[in-house]
Amino acid sequence: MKKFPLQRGLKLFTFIGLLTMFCSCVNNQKESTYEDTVDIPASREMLAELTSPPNVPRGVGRRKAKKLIVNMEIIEKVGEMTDGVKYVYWTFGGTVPGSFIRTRVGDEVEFHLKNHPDNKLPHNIDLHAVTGPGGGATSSFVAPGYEAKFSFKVLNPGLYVYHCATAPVGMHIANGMYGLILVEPAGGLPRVDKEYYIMQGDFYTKGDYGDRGLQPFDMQKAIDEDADYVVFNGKVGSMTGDNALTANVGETVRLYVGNGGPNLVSSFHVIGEIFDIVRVEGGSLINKNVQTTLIPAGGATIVEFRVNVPGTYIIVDHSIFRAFNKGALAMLKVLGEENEKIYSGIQEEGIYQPEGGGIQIIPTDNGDVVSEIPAKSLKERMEFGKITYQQTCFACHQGTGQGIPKAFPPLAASDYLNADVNRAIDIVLYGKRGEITVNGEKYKSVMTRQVLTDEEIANVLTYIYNNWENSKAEVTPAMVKSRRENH
Ligand code: HEC
Ligand SMILES: [Cu+2]
Repeated sequence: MKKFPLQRGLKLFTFIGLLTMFCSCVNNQKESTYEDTVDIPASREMLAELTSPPNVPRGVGRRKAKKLIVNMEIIEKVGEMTDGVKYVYWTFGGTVPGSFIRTRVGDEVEFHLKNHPDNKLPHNIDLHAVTGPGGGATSSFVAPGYEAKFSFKVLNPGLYVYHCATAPVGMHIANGMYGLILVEPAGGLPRVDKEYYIMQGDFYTKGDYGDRGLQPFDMQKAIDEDADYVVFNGKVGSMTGDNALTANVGETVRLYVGNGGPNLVSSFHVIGEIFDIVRVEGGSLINKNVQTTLIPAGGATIVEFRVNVPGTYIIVDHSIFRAFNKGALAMLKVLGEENEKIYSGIQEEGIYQPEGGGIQIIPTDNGDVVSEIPAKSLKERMEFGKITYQQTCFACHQGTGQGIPKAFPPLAASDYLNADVNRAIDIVLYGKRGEITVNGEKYKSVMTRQVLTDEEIANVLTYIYNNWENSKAEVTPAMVKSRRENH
């Protein structure tokens, strides 16, 4: 057996001793020495960095607990829910969800809540990261033109929702008054390559999905939990097309995901990814290899995954009609080299085909056509066509024909549509698959055959051609009939 050289052992021992002393001088706040996070001293003052979604502030890293000044301004303003649909949002910091706040345990937050003088209503804030009655709500009630100030110490690590709690609470939340506050543990969360901020919310409007103009809040629909819009980050398409989230192959992605509600629970899912890690409900429990994770209203989650294969990943609430008919759809665009070991298939960008890629028939409930009343004028054709459009086409091509980038081509001002009326009739009659180019964008996807009568097809196409800057062509039942006979 080899003897340990005493001389060297002593030297090493002294060195380690000195090092420890030195370190504890520099970092006099050795986290492990505090039994309770309440005892962590908050040294120095610091202005909190706040960010708009989908961005998050820089991580806390190794910084010590501080007195953290948060300046948050409430702004009531008109925004766009989707093309042509306006909505009056009530916001924390000018965005829905509100500004992201990033803290660490032991921070002493000094919260300044300002209610912009142009606003019409009083508001306040309830932060789920606060320990104390009302989560700050009772101390932060503030009228337009005033500022409320209160302080709290962050004790528990995790991802927390904040929201307005002024009566009627449901209405303030339904109008967009929610956001996330992250409390990192001492030393911060492990490093990842990309971090993003997503928050789901359900909206209730007087008109139906896609009805144009300024849409007021509908209290009865909210009470009935009958949402017109279910969206990520306050509007349809907030993170699709050019606004898609991005990452590169090989990178690790962390999503901070909240659910403002007010009513619906989210079945959060990224199509084509598996969450390597889920920090369940935003707390300290770690689950691994998860497909879909639940986010309660007024709750949050942190999901992490490595992106291995390039392509467009669709982020959805897997209560799937919300994704394709109410707006709960976002995109993560991953760039980089293919990896055929992991995924070798033909890539069909952006479309979700749960039943496979074949052309399927959508059943109709009005199977018999005996009772059909033919349109007597162009005006009537347009009216009937609008109804068919809203029952059949709008789910994919959207309320005002704008489509969904990479998934469903636009029918509004579509060069493809306007170039050939017979081709358009055939598409509705027989469906369409394979690559097409519409207004310079490529779509390589499948439209199912629509089971409609000649009359209905004539009406719906006439409605489309005479709207949204299209060519104003009129399609008659006779034209549709001749295409059927042609086939
Ligand atoms: C289930 C989703 C879905 C529905 C419902 C649907 N479409 Fe489509 N539509 C598509 C897709 C996807 C394409 C592109 C197909 C491709 O890539 O080959 C398309 C393409 C088209 C095109 C040609 C491209 C363009 O933008 O001009 C027309 C015209 C069209 N659809 C009309 C209609 C009409 C009219 C209805 C309703 C009667 C309808 N679609 C219903 C998904 C749908
Ligand atoms: Cu409010």
